[in-house]
Amino acid sequence: MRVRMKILKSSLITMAFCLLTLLTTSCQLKANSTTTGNPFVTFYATGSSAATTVAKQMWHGLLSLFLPTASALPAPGTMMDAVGNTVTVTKIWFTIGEIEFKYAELPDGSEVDGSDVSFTGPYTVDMLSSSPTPLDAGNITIDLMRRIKVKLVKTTSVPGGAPAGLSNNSIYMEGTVNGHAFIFTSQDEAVMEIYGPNLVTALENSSLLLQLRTANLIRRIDLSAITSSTTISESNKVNATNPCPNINSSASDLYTCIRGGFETESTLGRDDNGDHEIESNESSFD
Ligand SMILES: [Ca+2]
Repeated sequence: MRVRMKILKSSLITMAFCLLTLLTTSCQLKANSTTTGNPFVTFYATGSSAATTVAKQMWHGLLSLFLPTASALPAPGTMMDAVGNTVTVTKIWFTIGEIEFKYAELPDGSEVDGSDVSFTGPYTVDMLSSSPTPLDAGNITIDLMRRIKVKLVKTTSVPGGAPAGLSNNSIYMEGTVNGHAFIFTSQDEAVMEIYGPNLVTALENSSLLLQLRTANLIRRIDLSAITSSTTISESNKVNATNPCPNINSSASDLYTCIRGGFETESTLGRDDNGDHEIESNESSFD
């Protein structure tokens, strides 16, 4: 019995040592990658019907019957909000001033200097485009990312094709709730922070995709307060009772929910097959 205990003890020590060695090796590899990596990447941003639920698979399956594989998947025609209201979203536009890729930060940790690189805009982005064009391309000095920071800026001039309502705003969204038209605008110039439990690895000549999951955004908000044509903005936030506990449990208006949801329902991934969608086998924050 004592011999067995000794063997067990010795095995445990060996296992612990191996684990420590593995962890150290893996940490060293990660640290090295941040200094040796210098991959050329192309950056896209788009909306998606994808959700991390069965609904995603259903939509994916249904849409793939009609769409070629190289098409983006924008918002589905009809969605449901948190309480079953019927919602359509026809336009989502962002104006982005700068994009920073971060490595040396934990998902919910604080800012660490010296680990960021950036693309500088402004970029006007149609998040529901069926053929998203690259926002930018170039070499970035890190290849492992924990977090992406997206700085919003107010549009100074609205490019052709963009809705006039984007003027002097950083976000413009348009749709209906139970047939009632709504517009959401924001002049926010804050930094959206997008992260998740996993690292994203940028490879040479890879495509990075910032993806807004429109269907998730909508189904996490109770939009019942929209009962007639409504414009939601900083000056008309539209009060509601606990409308989005899964996005912001202290929110008491639709503006805060939608603005917060653009952040919580976005992710970054590597779009290896170029279909402007992040599949489960592609590296992403999720
Ligand atoms: Ca893909």
